[in-house]
Amino acid sequence: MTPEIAIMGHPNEGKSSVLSTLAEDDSVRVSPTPGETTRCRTFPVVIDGREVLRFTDTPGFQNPGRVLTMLNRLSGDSGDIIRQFREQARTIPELSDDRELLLPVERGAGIIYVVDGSRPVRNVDREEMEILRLTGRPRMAIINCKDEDDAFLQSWKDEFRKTFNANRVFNAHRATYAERILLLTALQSIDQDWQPVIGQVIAAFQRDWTARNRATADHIITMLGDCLRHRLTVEAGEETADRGREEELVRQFNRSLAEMERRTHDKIRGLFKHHIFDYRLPPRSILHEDLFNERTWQVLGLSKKQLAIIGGLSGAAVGAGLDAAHAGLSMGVYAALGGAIGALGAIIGGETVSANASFMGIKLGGQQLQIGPVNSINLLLVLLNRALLFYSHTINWAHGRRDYDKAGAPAGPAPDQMGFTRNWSPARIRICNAFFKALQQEGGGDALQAESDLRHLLEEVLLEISQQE
Ligand SMILES: Nc1nc2c(ncn2[C@@H]2O[C@H](COP(=O)(O)OP(=O)(O)OP(=O)(O)O)[C@@H](O)[C@H]2O)c(=O)[nH]1
Ligand SMILES: [Mg+2]
Repeated sequence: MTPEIAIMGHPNEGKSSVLSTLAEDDSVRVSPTPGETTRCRTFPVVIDGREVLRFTDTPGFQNPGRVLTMLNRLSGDSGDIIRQFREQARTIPELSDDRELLLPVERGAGIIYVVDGSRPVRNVDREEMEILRLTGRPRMAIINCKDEDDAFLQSWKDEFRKTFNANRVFNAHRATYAERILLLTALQSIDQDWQPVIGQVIAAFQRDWTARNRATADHIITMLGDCLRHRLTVEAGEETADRGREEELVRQFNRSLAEMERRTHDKIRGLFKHHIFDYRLPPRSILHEDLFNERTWQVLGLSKKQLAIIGGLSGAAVGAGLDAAHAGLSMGVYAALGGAIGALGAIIGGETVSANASFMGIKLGGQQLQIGPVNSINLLLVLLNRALLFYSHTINWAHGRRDYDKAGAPAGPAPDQMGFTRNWSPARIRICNAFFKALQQEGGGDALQAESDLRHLLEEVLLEISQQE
């Protein structure tokens, strides 16, 4: 039978938020108004088409004192007194929430009790805990500090020791993948019968996460290939001398790349089950900058030292465009437009085309104009870093979190002002470079090897990011 865990507690303490984060379900109703949840709702955790675990969201206790008095008058085993209570409360309207919230317990669910640890323990809390003790079900307490304040943490823990098999601090708004796994691991210990099945759930969670990382790596590699091979070739007609038109084409080219990037980010976001809410990136994230702007390229491209490593490898092929883009040199209107026209390898204007050997032999008749493919490894690094930053923000945005306005710290250093690749070893940079070279040679050389090396590198990096606190 699929194990069921009921999330219980006082109104407005963050039960639904904890559930939303644990089950990775952003459709759970969360609201600042106490009493938001009035009916039990079950959220299955489905992995590989199989329901491995279900969480049930419950309303908050309304009259714990009265419920406790009634329970104390009943006799029988713990399972039966809950059934009897629910029977007796059927005709008492003010007990409807309390009756409803004990439904999963009557079915045999285990219990996660959620409290807001940023306030002191009160008598009603003790009554609720006593009710849960009387149910005799395996139970664990979760301290979800809604404020940063942890002054009351210890008194909560002391209290919990009396009534719960385990307790954990778990922040519904900030819990990461690693913390979700830790919480499940702790859940294993509260009931011996659960150990094997929760163990399977944890293994399934981990396999699922690995599969998502693999899919993320695939999406990133596809995007890099598409963007770095992209070219725009147009019939230029008579008016090619018109600079405005050239600029428009560069913009169009940049827009296509930005669009490919956006679609890739959307796919990553979908893999991590952020469907409904448009969660925010931290306010000062470098991701708010355009893909093609000087700052993005400076911050997320290769460092000078890394440049030297690659330069030594591939010599002149790195291209003047790279140096120019890297140094952030102003390149007039193109720099303003797109960061690096040199890096775009643009060939502009009918007359110049015929003189340019790198026109790839495409003959469209009349005057032609081709922009791309980009011949700078920095585009690869910039796209890669942005995808990794996006991934990192996505996996760390807990599903229970809905307070966009408070997203990110208002002060202090911006969270992601540097790309991941800045700290990478020369070996990793060489893997990127080999993939870049293979793209430039249109699949020549060891293209398959280069792609497989990059895939392994990305899977390793994604796992590193998931395990960060
Ligand atoms: N800052 C912060 N706010 C939180 C946290 N957890 C919950 N909240 C907020 O607290 C309010 C109540 O959260 P819910 O998850 O709806 O609480 P609940 O216990 O399900 O409430 P009821 O269904 O009304 O009993 C919401 O506005 C949440 O966004 C947290 O960890 N940090
Ligand atoms: Mg709720």
